[in-house]
Amino acid sequence: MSSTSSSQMGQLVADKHVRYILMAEKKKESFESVVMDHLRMNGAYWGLTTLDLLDKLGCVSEDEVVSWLMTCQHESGGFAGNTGHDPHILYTLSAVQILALFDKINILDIGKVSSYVAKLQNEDGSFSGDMWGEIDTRFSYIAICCLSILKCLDKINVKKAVRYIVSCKNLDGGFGCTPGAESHAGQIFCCVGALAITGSLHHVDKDLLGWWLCERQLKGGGLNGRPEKLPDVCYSWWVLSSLIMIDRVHWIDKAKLVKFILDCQDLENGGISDRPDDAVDIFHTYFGVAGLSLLEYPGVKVIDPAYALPVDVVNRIMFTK
Ligand code: GRG
Repeated sequence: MSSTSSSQMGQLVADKHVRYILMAEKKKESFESVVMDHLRMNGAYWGLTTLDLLDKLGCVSEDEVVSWLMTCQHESGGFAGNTGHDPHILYTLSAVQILALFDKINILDIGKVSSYVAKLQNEDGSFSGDMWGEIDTRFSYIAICCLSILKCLDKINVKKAVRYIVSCKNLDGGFGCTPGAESHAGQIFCCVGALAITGSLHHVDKDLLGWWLCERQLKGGGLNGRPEKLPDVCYSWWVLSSLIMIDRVHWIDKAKLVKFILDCQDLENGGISDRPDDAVDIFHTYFGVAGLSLLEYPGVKVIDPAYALPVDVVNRIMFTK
């Protein structure tokens, strides 16, 4: 990172962010909680991973989280966004990631969860998100990440899954949600992440994609998700993780991006927003802190750019049987 000192650019108010996350969980009647009710599993993953990155996972009751999480599992093996809702591959990955944070994956019936995910693969190698069939490279990443954590990648046709992802590659080096769809930083993370996990990064034109990704940095230091769009803290994750996986992260101005993220903090009440002076939320709080982790900000644990989990958690999974 270039030498801009933290005194020139403000500090991460980590304790306030921890308090913001713990309070958000308690405010069940708030507008934010009500509109997020159906995707509470994602919210829990964002909040708990942020706490772990700040070394404060111990502030939550593991038993409470895990027993609620298990009420979200469906007969099929998949997880829903909350108790009583329908299962979806999106929430299934979040549930597995949360259990990984707590080192509790072994409470799962791994065969059942992995079968749920594997059955969502289609003939052309793509993945549907649930029984209703929507196809998106987000679901390819989720399936591959989830099955890799569960050590069950052999349950799917990896060759076909990779071929489908490669068919979503565009002339600009980026990837879209389906073949021919516009390149978008979020989808690029998914495709590059899936290719990294399956050892298939040779399909990426690293210089071409690196160029497209580093052009996402705007004058103010923040990143956008595609040309002509506004910067947003969440792209600190989608763009930066992709740049790291293809070994081109030195092509952006890291110090300017750190400053942009720190400027999006609510210094009084904690939380991080999409852009300076906007309202904070748990999604941007997570991606801001995760972005700072990728930028090697002091005091934040190192996150794995492909699995979106702290590196110590990923190592624990990979080095245990
Ligand atoms: C484990 C980190 C992790 C992810 C799981 C769900 C998922 C896999 C990936 C989502 C990737 C994605 C598509 C991210 C983009 C999210 C986003 C901010 C979309 C907004 O799109 P637009 O078009 O915004 O509204 P822009 O910024 O283009 O104007």
